[in-house]
Amino acid sequence: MPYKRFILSKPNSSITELNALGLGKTDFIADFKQYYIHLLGRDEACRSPYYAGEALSQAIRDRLMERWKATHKTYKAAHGKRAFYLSMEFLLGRTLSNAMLNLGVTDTITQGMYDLGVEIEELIESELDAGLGNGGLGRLAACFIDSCATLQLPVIGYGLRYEYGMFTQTIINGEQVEKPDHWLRHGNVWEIERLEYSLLIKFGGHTEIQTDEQGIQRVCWINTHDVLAVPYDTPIPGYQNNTVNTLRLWKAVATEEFDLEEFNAGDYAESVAAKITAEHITMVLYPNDANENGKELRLRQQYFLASASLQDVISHWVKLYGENFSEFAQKNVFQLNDTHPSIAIAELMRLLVDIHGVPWNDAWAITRQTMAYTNHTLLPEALEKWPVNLMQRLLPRLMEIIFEINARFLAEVALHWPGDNARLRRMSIIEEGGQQQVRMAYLALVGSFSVNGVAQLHSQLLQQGLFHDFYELWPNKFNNKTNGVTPRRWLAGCNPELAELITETIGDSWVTELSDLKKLIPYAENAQFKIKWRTVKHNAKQRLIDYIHLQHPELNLNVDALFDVQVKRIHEYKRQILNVLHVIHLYDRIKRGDSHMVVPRCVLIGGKAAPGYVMAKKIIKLINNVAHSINSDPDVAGKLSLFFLPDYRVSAMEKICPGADLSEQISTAGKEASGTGNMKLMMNGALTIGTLDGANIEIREEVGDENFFLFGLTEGEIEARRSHYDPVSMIDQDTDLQRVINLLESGHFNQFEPGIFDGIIASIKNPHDPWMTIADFRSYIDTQKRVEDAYLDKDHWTRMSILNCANSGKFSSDRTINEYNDEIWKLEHRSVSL
Ligand code: 26W
Repeated sequence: MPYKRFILSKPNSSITELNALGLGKTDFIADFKQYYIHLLGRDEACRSPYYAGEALSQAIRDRLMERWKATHKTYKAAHGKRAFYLSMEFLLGRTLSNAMLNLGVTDTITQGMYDLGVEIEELIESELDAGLGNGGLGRLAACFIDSCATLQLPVIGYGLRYEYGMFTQTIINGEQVEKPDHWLRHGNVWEIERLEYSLLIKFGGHTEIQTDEQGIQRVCWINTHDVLAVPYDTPIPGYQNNTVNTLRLWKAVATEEFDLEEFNAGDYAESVAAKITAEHITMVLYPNDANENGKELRLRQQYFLASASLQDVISHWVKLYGENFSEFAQKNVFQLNDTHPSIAIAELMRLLVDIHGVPWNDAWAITRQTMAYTNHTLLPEALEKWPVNLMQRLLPRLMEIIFEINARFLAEVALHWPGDNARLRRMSIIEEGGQQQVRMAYLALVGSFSVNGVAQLHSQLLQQGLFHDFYELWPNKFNNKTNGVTPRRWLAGCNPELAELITETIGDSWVTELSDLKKLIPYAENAQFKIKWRTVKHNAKQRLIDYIHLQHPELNLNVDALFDVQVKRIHEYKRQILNVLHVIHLYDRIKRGDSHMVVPRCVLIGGKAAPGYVMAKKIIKLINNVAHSINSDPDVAGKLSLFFLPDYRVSAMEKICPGADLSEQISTAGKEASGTGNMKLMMNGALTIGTLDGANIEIREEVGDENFFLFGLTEGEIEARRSHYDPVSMIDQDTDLQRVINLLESGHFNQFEPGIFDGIIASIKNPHDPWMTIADFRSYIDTQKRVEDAYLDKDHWTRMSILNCANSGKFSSDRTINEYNDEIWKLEHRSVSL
């Protein structure tokens, strides 16, 4: 013991004593200078915005720290129920400007920095994105934890601290080139390492039955290769409410014991290799957003997250309540973000039964009352399955537990449907066949008390299709939670000019009560207001042009053009190809001298392709080649342009959505679970052209059909059409489409690269094309024509734009989280005072 009593109540550092809670300008500036000069060792000569950004972030972090501790104390004193959001991805993006917004100090700090001769914008821009996610699912987790803090709910996010996040995308010769994203290279001021809460995670080894001192037999998992899980905590501030919740991300570190064992066995190289293997676990985010590829390392990541998080929660429990778990389910609930962390169901059983001696039936009751599962996709190729033999090797005890869960579950099924062996085979957690596989979605269904989809149509399709057998068995488990996005980042933060106009018109309650945006509805008829609205959009478009010019200085962009935006992961089901077919069609019309084409249009497409998804990469190449032809053709100059925005990410969307006029949500009906980009764009006053898919359906319901551009087959029509889908004859019968396909097939866009688009062309002409792009071409083109006509009437368009924003209230993640809480988590809101 180095000291007997450690007294921190009277700090004597000027920073902690005088300023730690001060949100005034002088306090901030004093701390900023302190960090800049003394911690970072810089002076006026240093012109890099990076260090100023670091110093400012430190000063802000101090303020969060006090509130963080207060929140912690509040939750602890309440002894209430808590929720844990388990997710392999948290796509946070940047933190600084969001922290300022939520602390309510944006103006103060902007002014303070300005006084020092520093542009706050430069500091904000110098921060790297935390890209710890692929897309929708990861960004949803980030929006959710923002809402939990704003709603003052005791929710902890658990995830992985990947050393390398989502790759950065560059475009070389029109093709995607991936570069590793070493986002931690300059450190991360927002995280706090908590070595003292490290935990051991087991892999490999085998199981054995041992008898303990009381003569009770227990399964022991022994001879394992252990890895340390070290937590890193990030503060998640609520909106101006003193609440700061925790996001706890685990890093894998080799254990010393493990090294020594190998070392003493005489094999130094082996021991170093083992260390590297251990630390590989959290090295990199898998960049697949729809295809599970069954990699062993991915399973290691999943178990590492599940085990570390559960051990963390249970050790906290044991500290408070000892080995009595009778009230565990009343006080804890876990939300599984897709099946990725669903091994947690078997792990909770292991911890309760093997480690804490809870009888199987009691443990199973606890598990089934604490686990809730969210599904994010209907695509069969995205459903995770792990080979039984891989699980037996890597996680032998967990595989035993899953077999046991399955045996008991199948007995339940047999009781419900006596003699229905086909059903037993269909519903088994273990898929039989060539090699046995664990169906992770079924494990999640069996082990949870709640199963939800992420938009009405999606939840309905889960019940009718993918999970129908389970729905018949347990109809009450199933529910819907339509996604939402946080209005702090996606309106107040990214579009301050629009936010200000809204606030000066209807007050600022919308920031935490987004349905208050409805108060804007009468202003859609107000000429003065419409002029202001148009000016704000115009300015945002100008800023978007400036942003695009950073990448493409050569481009000549017209701010009055219709800004037509499709940003999302590149996937066939999202049908970026359909968008390109439309662009080619417009190009063809202009080249033919079609005088009806009067609306200049600027089409922006952005998104990353999974590195192994060959077709998605071809689609990027196609977009770039078509863009090149069009943008260098003087005949179309000023009328039509097309750009691929490289390296689409959270901070890019913050610049894109304020400047968008038209939001492209054109997936094959029934395939996009929800979509969330659609919500961000709507909130910022873009109009949607979309299919009846995912949350588009609810967007249209909210805004009204007259303010939404609907096209395409419905989910039912798509399925009905499949058996006799004949794209080739549809091409023959549509001269516009014929011309588009001819241009493509003639090699017009790949004159020096013969044949490179053959695969794409063949895929859309294939009668078995699952995405049925050609089936929706005519309806899409006609609807785009309606868009043009509508855009010509500026006043009418502005009205629709206002109404889209005004009716976007439903799509706040605050509404979504309130629903999760009311129907699944049942937590009490707790206000924090300092
Ligand atoms: C195993 C590989 C893998 C990785 C990620 C399979 C599937 C995924 C995710 C489910 C992909 C994803 O992000 N899905 C999206 O989730 C969003 C949030 O609910 C929805 O809005 C999107 O429609 C859905 O595609």
